[in-house]
Amino acid sequence: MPDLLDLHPAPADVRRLVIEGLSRSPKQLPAWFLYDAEGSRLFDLICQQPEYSLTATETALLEAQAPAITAALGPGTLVEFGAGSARKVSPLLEAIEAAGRTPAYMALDISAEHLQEACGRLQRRHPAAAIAGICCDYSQLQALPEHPLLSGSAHLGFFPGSSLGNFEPAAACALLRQFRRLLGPGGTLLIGIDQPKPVDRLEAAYNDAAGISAAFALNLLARLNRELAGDFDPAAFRYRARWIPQASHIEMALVSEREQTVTLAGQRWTFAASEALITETSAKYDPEAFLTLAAAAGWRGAQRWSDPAGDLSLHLLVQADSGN
Ligand code: AVI
Repeated sequence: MPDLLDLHPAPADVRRLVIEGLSRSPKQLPAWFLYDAEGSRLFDLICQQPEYSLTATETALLEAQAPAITAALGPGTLVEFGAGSARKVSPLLEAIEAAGRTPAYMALDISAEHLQEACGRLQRRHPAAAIAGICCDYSQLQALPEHPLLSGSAHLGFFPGSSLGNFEPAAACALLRQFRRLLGPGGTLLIGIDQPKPVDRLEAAYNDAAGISAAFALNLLARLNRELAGDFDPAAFRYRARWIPQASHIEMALVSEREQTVTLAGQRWTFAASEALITETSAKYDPEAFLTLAAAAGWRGAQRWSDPAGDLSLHLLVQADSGN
């Protein structure tokens, strides 16, 4: 079995964050709160829906371009931030092996269970690769933990899935700066970024016909009820996903069907009829806008790979002051 280091942070102060989020106008909760065990299961299902093409497109792009990408990355340990089920790294490990090198891969994720399973599966598929996992909240780390796979000073970061889009612009910039710090001087970052596309396609991707996106958002109410003694009635809310052009993001929300009062975390919360509780936003960046954001965090675009339809890009970023 691969090495697993458990640095799981103390449970976040969920109660405080929820009270803060429900006190905002509009009401909005942190997106990570969607991912309890059931939420993670539903998100995996979203990735299989025909309308949500992001996962399939990015996987196909990684498969098609893996030799070029790994050649551009050069040697070093691949460090994946928020590895989840770590399915996207396989084409890169295969290409490294095909080039006659031994891959080294470190998965970072907040869920120890997910990591154990993902690293085990990956190790069986790539028996010669050096694979390890660290259970941690990478956004809070001061530095990468000590580990034999992380003994060099410059690492190859991997952040696929356009997960950066779930952070507001200022937080996204701060996260890119954090990656720069963690990857060390000379470190590089391969990041997947979903791009703007026709509104009907975008809205369908976040509101699939099978209703999985809606179930994913509504599951948040079940979690709130369970963890904070709430009495949300999920039937009194409907799911809405809409494109907000000024913000270049999809806004996902639960909209109150009527005026109602809910008890949660020992307080009473009033919802007006049609009032929204924003569960998540998902920003889309065209390459130029993304590179402007990356530049503000000290990164420079070195190379970019796109799918034939131009739906998303994999950007290889180098540190702006690295001279590469
Ligand atoms: C994880 N993240 C990149 C997804 C997205 O596309 O913003 C989360 C998601 N939520 C609903 N559908 C997908």
